[in-house]
Amino acid sequence: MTRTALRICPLCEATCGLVLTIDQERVTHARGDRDDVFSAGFVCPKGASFGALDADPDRLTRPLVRRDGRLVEASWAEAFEAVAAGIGAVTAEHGGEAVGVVLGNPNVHTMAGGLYPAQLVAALRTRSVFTASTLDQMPKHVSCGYLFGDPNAIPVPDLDRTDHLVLIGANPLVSNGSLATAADFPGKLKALRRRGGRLTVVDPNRTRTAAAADRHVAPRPGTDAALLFAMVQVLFAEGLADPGELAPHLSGVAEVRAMAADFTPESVAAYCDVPAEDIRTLARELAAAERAAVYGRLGSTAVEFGTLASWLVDVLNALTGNLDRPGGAMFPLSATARAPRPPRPGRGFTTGRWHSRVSGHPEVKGELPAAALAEEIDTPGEGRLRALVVVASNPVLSAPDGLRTDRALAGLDFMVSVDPYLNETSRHAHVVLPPPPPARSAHYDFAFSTLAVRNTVRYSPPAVPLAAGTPDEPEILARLILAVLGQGGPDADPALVDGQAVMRRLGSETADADSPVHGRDPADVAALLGGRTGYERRLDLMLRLGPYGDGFGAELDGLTLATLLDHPHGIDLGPLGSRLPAVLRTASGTVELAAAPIAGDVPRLLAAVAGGDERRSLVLIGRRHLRSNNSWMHNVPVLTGGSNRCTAQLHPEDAARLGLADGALARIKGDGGEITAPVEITDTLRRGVVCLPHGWGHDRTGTRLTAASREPGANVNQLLDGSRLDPLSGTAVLNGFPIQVEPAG
Ligand SMILES: Nc1nc2c(c(=O)[nH]1)N[C@H]1C(S)=C(S)[C@@H](COP(=O)(O)OP(=O)(O)OC[C@H]3O[C@@H](n4cnc5c(=O)[nH]c(N)nc54)[C@H](O)[C@@H]3O)O[C@H]1N2
Ligand SMILES: Nc1nc2c(c(=O)[nH]1)N[C@H]1C(S)=C(S)[C@@H](COP(=O)(O)OP(=O)(O)OC[C@H]3O[C@@H](n4cnc5c(=O)[nH]c(N)nc54)[C@H](O)[C@@H]3O)O[C@H]1N2
Ligand code: SF4
Ligand SMILES: [Mo]
Repeated sequence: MTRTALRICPLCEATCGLVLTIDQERVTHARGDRDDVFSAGFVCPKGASFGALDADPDRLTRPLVRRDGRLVEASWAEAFEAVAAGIGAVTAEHGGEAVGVVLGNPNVHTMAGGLYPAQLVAALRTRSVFTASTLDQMPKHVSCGYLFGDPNAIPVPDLDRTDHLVLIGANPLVSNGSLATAADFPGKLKALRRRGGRLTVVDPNRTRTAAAADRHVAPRPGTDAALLFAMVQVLFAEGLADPGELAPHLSGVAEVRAMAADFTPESVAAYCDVPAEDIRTLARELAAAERAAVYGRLGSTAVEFGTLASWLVDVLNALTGNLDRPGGAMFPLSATARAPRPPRPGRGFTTGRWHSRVSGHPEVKGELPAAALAEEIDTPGEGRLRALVVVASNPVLSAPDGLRTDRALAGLDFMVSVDPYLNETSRHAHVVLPPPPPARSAHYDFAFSTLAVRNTVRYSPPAVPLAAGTPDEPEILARLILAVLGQGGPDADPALVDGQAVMRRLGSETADADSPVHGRDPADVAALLGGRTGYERRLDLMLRLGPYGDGFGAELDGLTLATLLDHPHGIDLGPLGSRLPAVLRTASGTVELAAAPIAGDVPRLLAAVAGGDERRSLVLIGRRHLRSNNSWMHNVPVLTGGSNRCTAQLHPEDAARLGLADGALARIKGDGGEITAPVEITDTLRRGVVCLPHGWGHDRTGTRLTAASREPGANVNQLLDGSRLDPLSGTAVLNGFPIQVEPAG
């Protein structure tokens, strides 16, 4: 008998509501949920392939434990025992500092990833935490940290109400949006133009998004910070800088003006390879628009000047008065955020509370650069990493210098991977703990609700029950934490981990005069929590103490998990509202436009504009494919093939100059090594740019990726050696790095 169940799609940041058809506990069909309050029926090919992905026969269903050098299936009890013994041996001899934690992208797409990693890191007391953020959006956290005092206060474009949208290094028609959670981005861009609005795209590639724009500017990769600075210069020079009602909340305007003076359109035109007049036009159009939003994504973050570019995006929003106003760039208010408190001065944002051992990279948001993972393992000496806990990450393919990472992982004393696949990274683990597939997992978007272009709240309980005796990912991570704490015996109760988190939060809330539960007994409040599992109780707690919550009786009609369960298609909480100054955590209580660390990086940009021999070399940029996702979706045959292949795209003139025909094999060399890939000639690229997707290179032994290993592709990150970083954020330069190309063989 078939039935249907609702499930929020975890496969990208758009968070579409899906209707799954389930036949004998298998997902046989997936379509968009028309009644979903956020996505209203939108679905893309990945979401539609949810069933195939969920039922991939290569997914691990039982843990693997290394015995005599080989990974063999084991019971869950044996696997957790092996983790306790393996981590215990390393920490006993070298301390928790010798254990690193690696957290990958799917952690922001699972409930477990939102709840347990902080406790895991605390249990290990390690400062060696590496995440996908330093391959991605860390520059945005850093710029927002300095601007707003809170690195997680990230303004998003108010897509439904803007008249003028400027996208910098973003391709939402393919990525479906990022740091701007919006289901049906394509429809929202169409609607913008239908209501007379304009779309401008800044991208060296004429992507699908760029092709749909009113204006497309194609700068040389990596030069956006200079281009945006020049726009700021034009705003000041032409008297167009007008923050309006925002003005009382801003500080540092004069300093920004002084810094921008060095970046006239004429002075950056050659560096960016964009005519000065085009830069003026961009600035004038932005200033003239009634309601405008500038938004930058991966092409503005994982680049040489990522933090400066990310900062300038919001400087432009602020100087044109578009920050925090409808139709501009606004701060979402998620249902699990702390309820707003009366504004009080914060401590501001700092980095560098500790530094990495080998290269001395500053800590940023408690993390070290993912690009420094391998050297922290393979460089001998005091403090070397000897064990790793990897949760949902595949750094062998996703981070710079995969071969070095590959070798480094092989040399670890102990490694545990929480991963459904035996892939390029997890094949090095001593224990692999596979979480159940998404249909059997509950879902709540902790991360993306803080980035959504409309405030809503939705929850999906598991669509299919767990197989008996199989833990879900929250339980796996809770038991991992207990194992690390040396409490991982067979009777270990994972509820302890949730209970501890609940009591900690309630301890601080009941002591906080502005909390709705101020003065109450934490245990009494905890006894009121609903939910069938530990993670549901934690969700209930967060919702009830959140901005829309019932405050445990303070707001009669306020939100609880129970209300959410009564609304399976979600609850609409309305369009984004203005949130200044409540969001600010800066010491001054203002938006600090010219923080010293940001200003300190400007001379580096000036030097690049002035010099720059590298400008003449070919540079590489990335691309994404609608039917793919980073490194882990190449094993589902319905999604690969056709245009979803690992080809090196070149402009026809570059191809002719290099003697490369369409389909020929090219050898591509970078600082970190070389790869070969078939050439695909296309005039969508600007000259001087080669474009390769990431996440390929599935040709290693010891994996279980039947489909992916048949069409392995090449690992673009092998071209990097890990030394090119945006210094303020530690983010790897994945776009706009120099390479050489020649015919192979
Ligand atoms: N050259 C280049 N490199 C890039 C990029 C680029 O644009 N160019 N993009 C970068 C970006 S933005 C990112 S975010 C990173 C991503 O890099 P990673 O964070 O390493 O993410 P993935 O490559 O997607 O690997 C995810 C891993 O999680 C596993 N997984 C899937 N679902 C689950 C689950 O539900 N639970 C658990 N525990 N595991 C799961 C997968 O099997 C896989 O091993 O790559 C970065 N690397
Ligand atoms: N289908 C699909 N969707 C995905 C993913 C996926 O792998 N596949 N990955 C998810 C993840 S982890 C993320 S972080 C998001 C990323 O979301 P997006 O950032 O929207 O996606 P990208 O395709 O990486 O777009 C980056 C764009 O920047 C351009 N670019 C490169 N260098 C420069 C530069 O120097 N300047 C400018 N202005 N542009 C530049 C590239 O040509 C590219 O079009 O997508 C998410 N969604
Ligand atoms: S757009 Fe993203 S969230 Fe929506 S169906 Fe596709 S993969 Fe899933
Ligand atoms: Mo990402």
